Amino acid sequence: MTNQSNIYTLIYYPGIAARVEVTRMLLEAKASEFSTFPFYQVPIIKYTDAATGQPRVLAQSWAIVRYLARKHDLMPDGGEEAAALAESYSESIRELLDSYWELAWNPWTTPMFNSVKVPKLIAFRDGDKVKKFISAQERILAQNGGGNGFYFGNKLTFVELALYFAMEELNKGFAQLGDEKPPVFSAETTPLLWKVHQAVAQNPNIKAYKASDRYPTHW
Ligand SMILES: N[C@@H](CCC(=O)N[C@@H](CS)C(=O)NCC(=O)O)C(=O)O
Repeated sequence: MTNQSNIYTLIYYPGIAARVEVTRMLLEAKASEFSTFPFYQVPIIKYTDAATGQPRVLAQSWAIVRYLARKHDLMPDGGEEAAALAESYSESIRELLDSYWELAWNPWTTPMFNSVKVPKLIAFRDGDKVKKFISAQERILAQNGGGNGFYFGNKLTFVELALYFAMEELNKGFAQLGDEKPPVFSAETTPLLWKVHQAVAQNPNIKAYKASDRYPTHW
């Protein structure tokens, strides 16, 4: 299959979603090299700067997402103003994910499950941070035609991909906490966020990606 993944070399842990999954989804959604680690961390992306022909290494997962979104028409229409809103919405998603990962993964080499982490994750799941996130994002989505599965008109942007991933990541993580609580993100509990989830899930390229062996097996 020809896709943008053939143009970029994305370096992360094979089969693991975490900090790179939004980038992977972005590359897959727009079906259509070069080693240093600037911050001694992964992910990084390597590519050739089209203007200078120079090899480049870009680090920091969300900087990578925004770079690719600008290059591959996954930013909202509406210039700088809309871009600022998109970055604000996605920062809220990043913050939620970072708060979750801090509890689930730190130190990042240890698995999610141990007796110390579970109560902290349950408190996080049922706490104010998640509630405020849902309330704010539902309000923002309602401002776009009452909620149609997109943040900006009818255009797929990196923000929908980021939200979809965050919903999947937290739902899958919380489902393993052992107290049989219903998912935090669902059609009933977060109707407008769920419309975004459905819109992304129905994207033909994302569908094909999820059915492929490129889709991560470890969450
Ligand atoms: N803010 C960075 C965080 C990257 C990060 O923490 N990567 C981890 C793996 S998920 C890593 O490389 N840790 C090794 C280290 O920090 O020494 C990003 O979003 O890319």
